[in-house]
Amino acid sequence: MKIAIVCYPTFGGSGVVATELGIALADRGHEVHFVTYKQPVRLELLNNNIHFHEVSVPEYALFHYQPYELALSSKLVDTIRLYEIDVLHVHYAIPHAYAGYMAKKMLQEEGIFIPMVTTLHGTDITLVGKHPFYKPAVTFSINKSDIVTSVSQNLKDSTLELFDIENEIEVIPNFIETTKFKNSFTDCQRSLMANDDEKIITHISNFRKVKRIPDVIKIFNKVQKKIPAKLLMVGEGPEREKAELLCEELGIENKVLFLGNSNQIDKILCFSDLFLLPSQTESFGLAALEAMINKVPVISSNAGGIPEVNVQGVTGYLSDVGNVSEMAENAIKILKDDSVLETFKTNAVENAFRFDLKRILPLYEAVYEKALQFRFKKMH
Ligand code: GMT
Repeated sequence: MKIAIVCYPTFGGSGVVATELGIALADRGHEVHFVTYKQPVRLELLNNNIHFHEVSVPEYALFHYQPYELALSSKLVDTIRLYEIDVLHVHYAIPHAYAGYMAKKMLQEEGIFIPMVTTLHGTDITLVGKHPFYKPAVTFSINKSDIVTSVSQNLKDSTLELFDIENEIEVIPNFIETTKFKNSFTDCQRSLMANDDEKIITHISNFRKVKRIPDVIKIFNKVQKKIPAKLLMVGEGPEREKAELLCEELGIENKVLFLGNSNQIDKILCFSDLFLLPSQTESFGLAALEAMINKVPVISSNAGGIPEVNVQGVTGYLSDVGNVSEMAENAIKILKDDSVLETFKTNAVENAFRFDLKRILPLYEAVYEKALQFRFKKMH
């Protein structure tokens, strides 16, 4: 099958899912075409089955806002026509589903019918999409998609609650390629980051407000008073500077390492003992799943779809958003006893297998097959 994938190419869950999905589909023999403004960060190698088409938006001084949707829909029309794409899969409703629908309509004028699958990832619904400025366009693009998927049951429920949706929404959770992690536990260079007696606690995100970065620091501050520990802060974003200041205020700047964006997430997780994800909202929490497959238990909030991933008392603990005291107590409970930590680590990795790529990929392939039937029906 020839599949065009539209996604955000930067660090961020939706882009990671879209890229890993494209790579897996290409490995299965499908021809995958990424259409976006930059080569996706996790897409290192292009080959016969993986193509990248850059959307460029020429700067024009007259425009206060450069029209990305226009450039994207034009690029989609050209790509779909030239490569005879069978299915268009857009990740993140804003503005991808909207631009995708425009491309679809333009192609229809030429007698080409391209089925569109839209995958909802979270903030396109729970934060940005529900804003009155965007809501009509988001509702329209979801309803005009041929097939809609969401990455958790919770996100599906929120979408149905917040928008007037006429379409079915199919839940296809985030996934992880478990085979990649088989050997990753052997070469952990833990001593680079902490002394032998110190536990390593990690947070990875794009440091947006929704991640509640100050909570991460406050939880760690409470933990390090009881257990020798280091905190690794991985990622870049608007809350980073404030977080560094908070560490100075609390006098823990020598125990917190800000590592910036990294392509070596698995290496970092490999020597981590605990992962913190106290988010305000989180449709799934791919970062938690990545931690779990690397044998790292998770202390998280119970927001959104996180309880579908992190299992209370098994792979970690969940608390109400903002309850940093309870999160710190639970972290200490796991870290203070090595045998308890080992049990949580084993549980974490075992549970991560629920989201093995091998189980999830066929669900997407089935969706594409269904989408192709729409095309057939519309054309005849
Ligand atoms: O969480 C982020 O800041 C990135 C965001 C995105 O849109 O790329 O991630 C969302 O999609 C991921 C992949 O489906 C989910 O695992 C994340 O939970 C979700 N983030 C939020 O809902 C805040």
